[in-house]
Amino acid sequence: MELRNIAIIAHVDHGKTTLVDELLKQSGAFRANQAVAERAMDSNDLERERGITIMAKCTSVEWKNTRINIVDTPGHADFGAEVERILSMVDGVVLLVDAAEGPMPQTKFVTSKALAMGLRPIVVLNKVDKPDEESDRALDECFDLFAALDATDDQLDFPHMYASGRSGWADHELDGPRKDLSALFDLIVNHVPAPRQLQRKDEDFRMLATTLGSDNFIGRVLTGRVESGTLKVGATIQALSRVGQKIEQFRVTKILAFRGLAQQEIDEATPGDIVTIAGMSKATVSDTLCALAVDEPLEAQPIDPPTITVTFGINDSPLAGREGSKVQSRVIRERLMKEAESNVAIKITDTPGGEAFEVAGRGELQMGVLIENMRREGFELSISRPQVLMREEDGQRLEPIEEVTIDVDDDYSGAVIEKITGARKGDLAEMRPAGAGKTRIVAHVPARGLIGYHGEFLTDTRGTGIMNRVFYGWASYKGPIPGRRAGVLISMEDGEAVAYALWNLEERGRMFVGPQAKVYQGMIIGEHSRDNDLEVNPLKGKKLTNVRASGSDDAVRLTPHINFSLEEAIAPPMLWAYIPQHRSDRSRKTGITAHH
Ligand SMILES: Nc1nc2c(ncn2[C@@H]2O[C@H](COP(=O)(O)OP(=O)(O)OP(=O)(O)O)[C@@H](O)[C@H]2O)c(=O)[nH]1
Ligand SMILES: [Mg+2]
Repeated sequence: MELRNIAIIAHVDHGKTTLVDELLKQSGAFRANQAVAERAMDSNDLERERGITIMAKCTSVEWKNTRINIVDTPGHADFGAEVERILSMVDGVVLLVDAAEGPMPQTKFVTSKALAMGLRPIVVLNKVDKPDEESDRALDECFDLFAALDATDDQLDFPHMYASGRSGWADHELDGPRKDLSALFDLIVNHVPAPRQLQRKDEDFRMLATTLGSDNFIGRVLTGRVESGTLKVGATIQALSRVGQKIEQFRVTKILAFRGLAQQEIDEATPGDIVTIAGMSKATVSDTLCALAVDEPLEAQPIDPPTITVTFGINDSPLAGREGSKVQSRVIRERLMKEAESNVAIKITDTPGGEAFEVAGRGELQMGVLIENMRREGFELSISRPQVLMREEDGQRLEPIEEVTIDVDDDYSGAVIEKITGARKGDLAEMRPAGAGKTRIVAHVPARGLIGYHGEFLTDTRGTGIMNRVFYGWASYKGPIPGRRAGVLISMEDGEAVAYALWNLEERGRMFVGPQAKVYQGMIIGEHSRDNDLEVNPLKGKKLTNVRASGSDDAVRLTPHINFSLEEAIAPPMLWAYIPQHRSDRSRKTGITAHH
């Protein structure tokens, strides 16, 4: 059987996982009567709930006697480094671009990586079913993007298709038959080269470990593409670090290949295929797994250093034990260590006293995911505000800068620019009309200045602004960034929030909870418009039937409360709404909003 390895890449939410669903379905990977969840590849709980992909996952389909390994990648910028690594195990990419939005910051990031690796992307203008689609413009912008990224002539000559991944079709023409994905399958098979590794069957076994995982039954596992040679279950092999250091020698206990949504045990791995290997105890991502005779590791990209740290401590408030049951520092430490074992982006450091742990990671979303997972497992934690990690170079202190791309209604652009270039010390890089009364602003802002900014941004733009961030580079430290000390609104009661009470509280600030939300005494339920903290009662009130959410015609309207996504939630003070807090616990709260 022929073999192809591809990755699906795109900006967040442009429809990667949904397209993979349809590819699986239409290739017959599911039994006729099999019930399959929507976005089947987003298999963990958080992914399902939040509708985002957090971990890259591999699947494989068969199309006319060709096996196509497909890697679904996460679109969020926090996981960009993982996407970059994944590109080293494929020979082609399908670049999805939302036909209404056009290329976005993460499109640029993943495209630049794919082009630099010499891949020739297939561009799919996706979601053309949207009424506001502008696929022609999106296509032009893709071409400009490729050119700006120094694409070769071959790469500039990219094939493109029009698709609605959700409706399960992709055509070469905008007014094509809109029937199925067969044209896309054919294009993948014809345009993407077969893995060159197929020629290296007779060499020694070598594979670059690309993703790390752990399985309850088989333990630590590494996934990658076999670079050369074959590997049989039971063989003894070794792991070499990027710089050629021998890390361990181990017996291969299992080899798994991807078949549809499942993984299947196989006896032998062959070159070019993407497989998962078990048996190692220390080897990790970027290490080379190879035959004992090999002494040169495969070229590997170093793992990106962490960019932020958060201190995880025990919950010492009088309400400890109320939300979760796992409160001791020993249990917390064990859990964090386990996380670090299967998540290369996370590093744990003990702190003096042993009651708290410093967790370093890639971004606010990634931290939010870990915190949320632990909370669900019954952990109670106190969490410090995130700190950006600095770097020393030639005696100079460097800090990470992010490129922020913002689309706002023209009316709000002034307020936004003032915030990011003022106290938050960003530099304006570009500002231009983006059509339909919107302005596009691109700025380079210290990561420090962005922590906690998203909530303010939403207020400043009345919830209509869109902000995207991606790592830009290192620059010398820009000096202190003054903090805005906003007070918080704290519930004085346990129970369910009442619409009328919330409506009464609106003049005090922005609410984080809506009617019927479960609240507890000490929980932060809103941001105070003044700088002090205020205890309020969200339960008190008449049971009015004519209080409705904004948008209905009733006389009394509730402003929609702010719904935090994970990354916003980690920004102070919102993060604190996750954990029980006692109202008298002033010292802790002061630490929440102070910027450093
Ligand atoms: N109109 C329209 N919506 C789509 C289409 N494909 C996906 N969507 C919607 O877009 C949203 C995001 O889809 P996903 O498949 O999760 O996007 P993704 O690129 O995997 O997102 P991340 O993995 O988080 O980066 C979902 O609400 C989908 O229902 C499409 O072809 N047309
Ligand atoms: Mg996805």
